[in-house]
Amino acid sequence: SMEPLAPGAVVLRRFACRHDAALLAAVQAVTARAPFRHLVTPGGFTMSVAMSNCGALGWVSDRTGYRYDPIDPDSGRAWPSMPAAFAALAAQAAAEAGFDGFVPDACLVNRYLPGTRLSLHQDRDERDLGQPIVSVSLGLPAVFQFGSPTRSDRPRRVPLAHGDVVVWGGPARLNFHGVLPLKEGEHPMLGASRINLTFRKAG
Ligand code: MD3
Ligand code: FE
Repeated sequence: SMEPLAPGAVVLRRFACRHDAALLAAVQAVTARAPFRHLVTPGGFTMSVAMSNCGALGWVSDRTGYRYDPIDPDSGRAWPSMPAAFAALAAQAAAEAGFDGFVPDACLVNRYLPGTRLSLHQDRDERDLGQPIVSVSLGLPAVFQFGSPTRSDRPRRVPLAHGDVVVWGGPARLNFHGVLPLKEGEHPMLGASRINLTFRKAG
């Protein structure tokens, strides 16, 4: 089903469920070569979310700032290539939401364990902010915070469950957003964890 969240933001509930096994196998392959790690913010805080990337560019943070980098700083090698199942799902979801021809060059893979949170932020490191971001939730449910382009506006709480796909574009592209601390639980495929994939055209 297709549910508008706000102008430019569409939730495709359970859109990725039929592909979950293939997506999780691909996450395993990616994180075998580029293991999950906790990045440090420019301010010196270690993020509670564990991250990896695949595709031509990967999002990284360190004391010098945030950037998209073609090289994994932990390995000194290119990021794993984007699995075909990832690129196809992202393009399909974007097209459903009215963004034809979405070709992501970066996929940030986020892992949440109970207690992991992501504080309110904007995604603005991508070159063309006219391109949407597609997010895919897998595993334990989370409460997503969805604000406005102004940090001080109180965000709405949106539950996101296994298989839910959200396309964020147009006027929603620069909205502040975050994830509340993950609750304990057990998912049949992912155990006590949540994985979120965010597809971007970064370069
Ligand atoms: C709204 N990830 O990786 S996905 C991120 O669940 C990030 O891991 C969260 O925020 C997660 O940057 C939320 C939903 C999301 C992603 C990008 C957005 C929502 C967005 C960009 C603009 C507006
Ligand atoms: Fe974000």
